[in-house]
Amino acid sequence: MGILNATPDSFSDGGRHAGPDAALAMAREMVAAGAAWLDVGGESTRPGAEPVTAERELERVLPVLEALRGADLTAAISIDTAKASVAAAALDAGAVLVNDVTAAVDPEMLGVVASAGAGLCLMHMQGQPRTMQDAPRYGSVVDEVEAFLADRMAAARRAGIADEQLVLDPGIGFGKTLAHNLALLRALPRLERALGRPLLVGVSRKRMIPAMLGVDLLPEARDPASHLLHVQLAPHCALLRVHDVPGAAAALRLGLWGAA
Ligand code: HH2
Repeated sequence: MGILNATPDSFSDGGRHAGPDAALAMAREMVAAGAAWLDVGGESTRPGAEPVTAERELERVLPVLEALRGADLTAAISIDTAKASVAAAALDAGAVLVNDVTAAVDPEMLGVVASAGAGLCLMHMQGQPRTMQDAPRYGSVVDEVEAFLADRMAAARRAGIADEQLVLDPGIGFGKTLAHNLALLRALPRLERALGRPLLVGVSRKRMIPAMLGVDLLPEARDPASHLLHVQLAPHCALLRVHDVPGAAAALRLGLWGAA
């Protein structure tokens, strides 16, 4: 899954493909490299990010979605939003999956997804982006994330969303220390077994990489390390959410245990 951020303040690629033409060029490159999904987002969720209004988010994502629809790409489109109104407009504009980092806190979200017959990615987050990295705390992070995702799956089911439409994500970096992130990544096989749905994982360019290495690295300089993680994670999840799709695809082709 290639990340197409239509945001001026994304932590890793802020504004680089914000306009529809630039986003479309990036989308073509990602699809040519093998992306099966393109995840379009108009609100940054990086630690410390400020929320934006639905109007602003729509102004950012709708032109990109229109450009993608016009280009007739082979990848499916997901919309990275926590707002039901943005999700509804994006589903109308060609998206087929809602990637909601709040796991449908917006009371209208599950209804919007159910009535569109769309897919839904439910992600775990502790707290809110603005403060989530201040002091993440868990008894057992894996038990708590598993219970949370099971609970949100049940809510989706009650709203009329078929299990087959659900993808689950432990939410790497969303209210988690490095130790929490590593525990969750090592528990992917357990989560998939326990929850019975495909997993989506995002480690691309995240802060856990410089934290693991004990060095400062700017986001784009984190790609080689991201790809080493991608190769190790590919056997244990259905979808990897990545910035550098050509690099990730090359790494997976070279990985002995990857999706070669
Ligand atoms: N991570 C980010 C955003 N959305 N969605 C899912 N399902 N899983 C993730 O791990 C995830 C996500 C943050 O990464 P990025 O899009 O690069 O940053 P920003 O939110 O600043 O646009």
